[in-house]
Amino acid sequence: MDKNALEKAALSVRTLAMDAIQKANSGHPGMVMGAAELGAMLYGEILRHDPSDPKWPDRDRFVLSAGHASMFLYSLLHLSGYADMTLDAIKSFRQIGSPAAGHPEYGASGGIEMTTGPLGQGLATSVGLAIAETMLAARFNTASRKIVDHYTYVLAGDGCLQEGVSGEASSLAGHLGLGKLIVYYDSNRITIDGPTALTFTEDVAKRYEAYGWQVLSGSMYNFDEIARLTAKAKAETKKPSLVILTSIIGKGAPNKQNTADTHGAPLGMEELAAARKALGVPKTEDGLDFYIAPEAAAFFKDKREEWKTRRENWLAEFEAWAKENPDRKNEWDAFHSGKAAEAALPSFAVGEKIATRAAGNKSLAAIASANQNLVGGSADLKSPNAVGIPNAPVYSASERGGRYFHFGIREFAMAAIANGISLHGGFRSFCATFLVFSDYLRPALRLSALMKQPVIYVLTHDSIFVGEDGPTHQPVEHLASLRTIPNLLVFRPADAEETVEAWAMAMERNDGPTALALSRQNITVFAKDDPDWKKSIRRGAYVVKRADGPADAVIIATGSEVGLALEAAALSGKNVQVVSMVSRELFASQGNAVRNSVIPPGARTIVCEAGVSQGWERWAKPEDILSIERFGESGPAEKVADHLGFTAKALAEKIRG
Ligand SMILES: Cc1ncc(C[n+]2csc(CCOP(=O)(O)OP(=O)(O)O)c2C)c(N)n1
Ligand SMILES: [Mg+2]
Repeated sequence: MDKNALEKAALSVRTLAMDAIQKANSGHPGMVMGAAELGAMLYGEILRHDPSDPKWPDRDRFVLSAGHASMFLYSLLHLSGYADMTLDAIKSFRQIGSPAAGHPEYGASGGIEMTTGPLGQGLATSVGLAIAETMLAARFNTASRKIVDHYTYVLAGDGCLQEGVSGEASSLAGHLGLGKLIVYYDSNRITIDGPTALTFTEDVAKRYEAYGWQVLSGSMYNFDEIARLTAKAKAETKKPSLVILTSIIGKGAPNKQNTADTHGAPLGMEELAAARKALGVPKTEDGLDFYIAPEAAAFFKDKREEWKTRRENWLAEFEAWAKENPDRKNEWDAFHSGKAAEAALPSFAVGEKIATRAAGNKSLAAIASANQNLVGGSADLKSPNAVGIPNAPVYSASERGGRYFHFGIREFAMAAIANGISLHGGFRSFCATFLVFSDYLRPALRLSALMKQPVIYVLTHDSIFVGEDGPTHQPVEHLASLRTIPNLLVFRPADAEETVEAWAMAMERNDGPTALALSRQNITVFAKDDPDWKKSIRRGAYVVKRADGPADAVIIATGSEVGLALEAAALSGKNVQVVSMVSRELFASQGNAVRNSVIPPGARTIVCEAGVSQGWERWAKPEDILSIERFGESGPAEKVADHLGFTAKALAEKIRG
């Protein structure tokens, strides 16, 4: 360990951060300066990575859970030699187009393993990264060759450990015995509002011990100690480790350090000059020269050869493994192809009565059988969500070959973990809960969409037709609210046949998440007038029942309401066209020709969906929307629908006008 070089590396992290934040006139120097020593250790000594191949599958993963400290990551990526993170990129920190965005953005530069900024989620998602490593190792390592063998490192701050999601995920990580997950806690005891004494006085160490973690403590400013604690963390193979490093926020800024002032604002030119003096930085005229100590630059330059050699050694091992295990190599390629294999999908007969959640289960079974890398589970609703996979072993501390997950009642962590599994590479992930509880996982779903991860969300019990469980369990605003998330596709299939296609479409996606809203209640499989409906449905909507000549009305319905619309059409005695709009956002993105082929221009349109009307105003006049603008009621489903005036009869009356 070259302590002098590491010190200079830490110094360079501080100077780059101070200057970039000052230049942008925006950013968070406190944690970057306070944890610079860990940064030097991580990138100089601890991480097994290779900037020349940031996607190397067996690299260690590092997640900056405290995303506001983005300059921590950027300065170290730059020093390490990640090609995207040039000095110019750092000089345009927080400017449009720079990979050095305000908070780390997945895909903006090699070495950014995920998007962070929403506190707590980085840590929670890292649990998914660590899980994926164990799953991949169990499937592909052989007795003689370990081609998957890496660690997941995290840097979290006070904020990450206050957020509930990190607790959910850490509880599960402890239960699952994820020995290769190592979380450094930058314990500076300061957040935006001031000292943590204001709000956060629990014993974090004891809490993590209770979760089943190994807890270690030391100083941020002792390289030997960080090395020793990291070795100890690695030596504990049965428990994740929390390494609590006591630190000083803003360390190096002589007048501001150890105060919340350094958390989220530039130091200011005066303090910056004082810091440079205190740190022994050579003076420059304007004080913003993005100083990098020559010793640090030389140190990382030398490292590059070492890193490259390590990766090449791995590659040789991988090639030998591939030669010895051609079948597994084929499977490895399939796992990493990013493409879903075609499945022998189930079929259903017109007239069959089956809940779309049950049809979803049959689809999942077929797809999972063809795609062995599809893994997932539910937040304690395996049977209600109908997401069991036949013959799938349950993933656990003793069964890393498992693929079904009991996430426990931890929706938010579940979705964050599903993101982590997806981000890791090698796997497709799904997760499940009631649609009404999608609110509990929404922040992770938002990150799936932002990070373009094709996670599949199975959200059952999709309307007031849940019945007896009442308004707490009857979603009314959830479809509308999910549809507002960019790059999320919401599918609400109308019968078993549509459900199969919805699952298939979700698997075809590779650049964003899909939500499948599925019914609890049975739905009758209906005949479809469009002979090409399996193709048309891929545009988001198709004609279920075609009007004879010009229609008196076109009903646009989703999910179980398509059946209701067919019934109402018959009751009304009018010439009605019924459209199933399985995904409004997908249909809205089609060109005019496609849209006009489904909804003839000028036709009177009526919308029917068992939820709030918000967003449907574009498709019909307010008086032509049959919706539910209030919370539901506890009672048998049909009675609730009657009570709310949400019936075929009511819709038929609307059609008659
Ligand atoms: C979910 C979420 N809530 C609030 C914020 C706003 N925020 C950013 S940093 C921060 C304080 C974090 O404190 P800490 O983790 O101790 O970081 P430090 O001040 O030590 O840099 C807050 C509240 C956020 N980024 N994410
Ligand atoms: Mg703090």
